[in-house]
Amino acid sequence: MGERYYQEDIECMPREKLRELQSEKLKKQVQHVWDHVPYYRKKMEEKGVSPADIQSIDDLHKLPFLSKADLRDSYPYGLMGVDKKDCVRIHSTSGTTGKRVMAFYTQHDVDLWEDCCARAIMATGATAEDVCHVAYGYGLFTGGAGLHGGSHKVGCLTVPISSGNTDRQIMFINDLSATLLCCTPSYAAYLAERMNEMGYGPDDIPLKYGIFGAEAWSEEMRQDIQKKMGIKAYDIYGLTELSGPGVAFECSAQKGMHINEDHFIAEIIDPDTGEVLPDGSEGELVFTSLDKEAFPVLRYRTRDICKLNYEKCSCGRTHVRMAKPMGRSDDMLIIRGVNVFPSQIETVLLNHGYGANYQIIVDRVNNTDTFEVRVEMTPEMFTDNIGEIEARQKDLTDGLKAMLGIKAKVTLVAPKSITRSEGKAVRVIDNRKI
Ligand code: DLL
Repeated sequence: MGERYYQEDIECMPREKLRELQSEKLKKQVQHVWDHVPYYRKKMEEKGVSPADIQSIDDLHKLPFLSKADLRDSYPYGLMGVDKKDCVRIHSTSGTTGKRVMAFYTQHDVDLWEDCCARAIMATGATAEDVCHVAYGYGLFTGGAGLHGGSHKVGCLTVPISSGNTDRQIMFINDLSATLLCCTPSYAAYLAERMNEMGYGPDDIPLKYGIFGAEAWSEEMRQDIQKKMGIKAYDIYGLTELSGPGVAFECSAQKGMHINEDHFIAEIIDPDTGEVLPDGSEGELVFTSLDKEAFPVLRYRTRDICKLNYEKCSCGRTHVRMAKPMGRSDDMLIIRGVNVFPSQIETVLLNHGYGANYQIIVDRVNNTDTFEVRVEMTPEMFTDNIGEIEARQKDLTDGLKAMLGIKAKVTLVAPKSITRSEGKAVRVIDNRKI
């Protein structure tokens, strides 16, 4: 099968033409924001920049950053770029701390967002023949609505099941012969586990492909899900502030996610100094939206840490690829002074034959950080032989030390003792009161 595209002329556009398109759109977007978003205009004035200074994407660095704190300051309507009566939709982040981020959409914004999701769906090879099971949450979260809209654009038969009620999900997948599954990777892992328990092997499951995102997941977890369900699993990235899922998506190469650069310009900056870093460097991802009307964001700091890859891709798409984000800079734990990303821990666990059911518990006792990793034994490893458990724990402690440079207390727990997630998994419990 050849590569499938939803909008081939744009997805495979020569880079020079793409830059011209981005420059044209950027000029218009900056003018739109200057005219309609007083909050950001003030930031531009403070920096001494006006729309006349932005003639191409080479001038992007002159614009001020927009941060999560700015979104909080202008909550809820302060960054709106159109009249409220022209908006048709609102979505919000799943954030549990502070004020939630709210994003607004005109019908045009919804349309372009759904196009981005349709690109992600067709990149898996799916077509109008497919049955698309959308088990991302519906409602304020963008996952359900985004993939749902994209699935309609492709013409799939869409099953808007949302998350939860796992056994019913499995019944629908089987009864309707669903071929494309959309949900978070942690929920996909749970569905796979439950299907295997119910006696369905990879050949009995009708699914062919999955689109999993909204949280960090490791390559090892991808392999595990692919094997258990007999599918090809694709990563998808996005955030509410930019629309939702579909800002970037994986193609058949499964080596990084193509950013929809006709709608979003990506930069990588040093999170401490704000300096733009050279191609290929790791740093904080910053996005500028080029087409959004209701909630236009210029140089928005995502706090996601990753790298961009400008090399040619075998799929024919020309848009830059982003690596899997390591996690958010605010997910990063600093334990005894060492930076630790949960995704690094997950890699060690999966490489040692464990599943992705784990918890990281951090506390501070006598002014020293304690660091515990609790992980489930698989049913095959399960034993009450203390010597065997201790040997396994030591083995994992050594593996984690080699990856992170610090010692963790590893506790092996019984299969199924850690609560499964139906949306984004919560794996870190940080009890430190600092
Ligand atoms: O999670 C949008 C989404 C829905 C993406 C469904 C993909 C699929 P928020 O709730 O605003 O939006 O959270 C955005 O989630 O800044 C990243 O930190 C993280 N994230 C999203 N996709 C990925 C991914 C949705 N593929 C935040 N890998 C982002 C790693 C991801 N992290």
